[in-house]
Amino acid sequence: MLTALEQYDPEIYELLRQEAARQSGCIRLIPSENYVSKAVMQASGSCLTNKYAEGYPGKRYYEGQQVTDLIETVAQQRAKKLFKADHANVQPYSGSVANLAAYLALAKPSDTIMGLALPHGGHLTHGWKVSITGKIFNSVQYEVNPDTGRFDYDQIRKLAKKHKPKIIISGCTAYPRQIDFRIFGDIAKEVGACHVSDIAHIAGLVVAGFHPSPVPYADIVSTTTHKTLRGPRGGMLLCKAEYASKVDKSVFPGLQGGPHMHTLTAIAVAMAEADTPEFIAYAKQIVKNAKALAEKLLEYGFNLVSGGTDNHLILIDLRNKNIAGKKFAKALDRARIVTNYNTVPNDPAPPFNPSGLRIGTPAMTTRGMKEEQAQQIAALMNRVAENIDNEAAIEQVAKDVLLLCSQFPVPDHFIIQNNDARPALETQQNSK
Ligand code: DSN
Repeated sequence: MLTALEQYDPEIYELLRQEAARQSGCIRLIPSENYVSKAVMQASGSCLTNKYAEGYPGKRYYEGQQVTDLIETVAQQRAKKLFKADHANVQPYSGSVANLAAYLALAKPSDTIMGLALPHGGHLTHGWKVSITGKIFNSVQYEVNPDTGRFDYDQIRKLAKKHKPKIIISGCTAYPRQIDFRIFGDIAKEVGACHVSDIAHIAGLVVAGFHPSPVPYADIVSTTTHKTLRGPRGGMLLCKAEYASKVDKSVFPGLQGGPHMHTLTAIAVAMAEADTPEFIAYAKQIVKNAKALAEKLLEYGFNLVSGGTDNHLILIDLRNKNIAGKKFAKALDRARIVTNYNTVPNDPAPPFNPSGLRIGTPAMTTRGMKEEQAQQIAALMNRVAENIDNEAAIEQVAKDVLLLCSQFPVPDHFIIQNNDARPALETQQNSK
């Protein structure tokens, strides 16, 4: 039987089928990507896509909110329980908007904010110059220690004392080590700043107890809802009770219009999933896999920023291998291993062709892969590095990756695209 999409729009249907096949037939190591459950996907593609709900439960600007009010209240309650926070706003469209909303709840344009520089593992929205956060605020950026690849909290304190920012931002997108949120909170207090913590990458590890939580030490915590948390693409803010009203006003009407209720509903489902023993086991395995992958990469002579990992991600400095990050990422992609090229701290190369590669284990762990497969993946990556200009060798790696993928199909309760996931993989295997 043809699906509605297949019948109505065969062109897009076919492209989605191809994407499903791609996600099924490769090892996805981009640390911010994952596979969501069928339940999350179903909520995301539900009738809530049809509903406007500007405002908050009990105080909306449109009628017909009998169900949306209940759903948003459930989502808020689940977020508060999961993150042990006083207040949750589940409406931000993404992490970028969530961050801007957090800053505007606590500071005015032209105030000073202080975050980690993008090339050192921060995020665009932590005050990097090309982002609106680097334009409307007076942005001061801290860096990691060039020798250790880790935070030098004394240096961060010194910089904070010098610039007296209104907001200090903790949190990263390419920092493989644990973050001491307590110290960030202390520094903020010492200089009279607010502390905003962006845990977009590690939220799943935080709720499962494999990374300390910033909630006790930050005024506002911002996160995305996908990545390690394994929900739909969205954002969320958590805060102390005293900031609840400012945060809510900052999101709506400050920055956004109607919340995406279908996404918000899927976030609620993802948080129920994250509040289970299965999710805790999953998060534990993410870290074990990252450590196993890192150890094997070190054995193959790869230099890792900070020497390893404590979380879900690894940052490889490729300079000793004489391979540019982009060239390696593209060769790996041809070998069905999907990564992203990335700057390394104090990178002499430009951001569009940097010296590093960023990888992570959330998606491979969802497929059920464990330490043994993490080590195999390191070996496959090493084969690509050693044969960087040898297309036949890279093609052979691609075949081996496909075999590994067929041994670890995305589990039944996860989904790539309707019922196409496994047929897609089979189709690819047959065509090889
Ligand atoms: N783009 C995300 C990442 O990949 O880390 C951060 O927003």
